[in-house]
Amino acid sequence: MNRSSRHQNAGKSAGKGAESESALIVAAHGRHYVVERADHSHLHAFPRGKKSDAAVGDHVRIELAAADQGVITAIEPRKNLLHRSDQFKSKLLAANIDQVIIVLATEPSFSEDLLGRALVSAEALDIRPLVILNKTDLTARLDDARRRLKLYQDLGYDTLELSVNSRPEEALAALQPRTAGVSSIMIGQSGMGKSSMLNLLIPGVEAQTREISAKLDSGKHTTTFTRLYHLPETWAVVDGKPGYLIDSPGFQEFGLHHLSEGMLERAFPEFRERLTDCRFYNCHHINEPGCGVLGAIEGGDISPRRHELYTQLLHESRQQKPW
Ligand SMILES: Nc1nc2c(ncn2[C@@H]2O[C@H](COP(=O)(O)OP(=O)(O)OP(=O)(O)O)[C@@H](O)[C@H]2O)c(=O)[nH]1
Ligand SMILES: [Mg+2]
Ligand SMILES: [Zn+2]
Repeated sequence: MNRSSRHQNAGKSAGKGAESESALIVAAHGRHYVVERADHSHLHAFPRGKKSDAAVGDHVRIELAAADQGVITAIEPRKNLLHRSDQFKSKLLAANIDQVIIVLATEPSFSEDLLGRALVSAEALDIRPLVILNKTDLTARLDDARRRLKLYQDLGYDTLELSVNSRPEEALAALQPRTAGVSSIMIGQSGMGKSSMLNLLIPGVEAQTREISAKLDSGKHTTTFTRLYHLPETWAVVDGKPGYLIDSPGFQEFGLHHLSEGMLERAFPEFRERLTDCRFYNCHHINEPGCGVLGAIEGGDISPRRHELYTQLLHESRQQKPW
């Protein structure tokens, strides 16, 4: 199946004014976007107004403002939108995602707080997370990493150990079936190996990255903007569905101020079945008597580490949000 099939309804729209066409956002850097047109060519595009509320992975309508520049006039309805937020701003990560791949490494040592937050962000949108521990060739910290990951494995999260650099074939064989036919975003701290995974899955992608980097900025190794890539059609198309892989810049903070209390308590899978045990229907699971969640912590069935994260996220969720 041709990857342009999603553009079948592209072409002239009936809207008044300039002709519009459908396009896919493949890169975003502030108000500056790169979109892919029906013929697979790339075009710079800007939102019409001041706000840039389109994200990588969004299907949009564009109008040509010049031969080499488009204006985004509308965003097609999206399945979901992944974002981060703190008390100052909300930052879009990507839209229409099927899988969040959280990339960790033995070294530099990964932050468990960020892992927990990434899992919560995926759960809140009902997106399947996949946790990858990369750089297993660096054995000094491997046992420590495994020990910290056990809690998440026990919670039922799919975790995969890899060494992209020293055992690339094994890594490829494990990643291909998990990324074919779906749209995945890789997120994680800087230096964990996200772009290395991208290069493994899409041979020759470095050249594409350079081309886009030249358009948007940088020349540095570290990823500076979110970018969507097509996985090879030879193995990544499943029942006509293409595989997309989105690479994103490493982050050090993952604010989730946008999640409501109701979303938060349900984003912890081990809390869910306990919620009906709480004595009060509006229990916050902080210090209420007869709380099902607190009871499960006392009984050793819920990890205090997870409850600490919940408490912190609840605190953030209650902050004022000017955005
Ligand atoms: N030892 C070892 N090093 C690796 C492995 N995978 C990646 N690296 C190295 O880790 C460094 C960082 O890799 P990147 O792929 O750029 O990391 P990233 O997650 O994309 O980082 P940002 O773009 O900054 O977010 C590079 O020097 C890679 O060569 C691995 O399996 N083993
Ligand atoms: Mg990178
Ligand atoms: Zn409770």
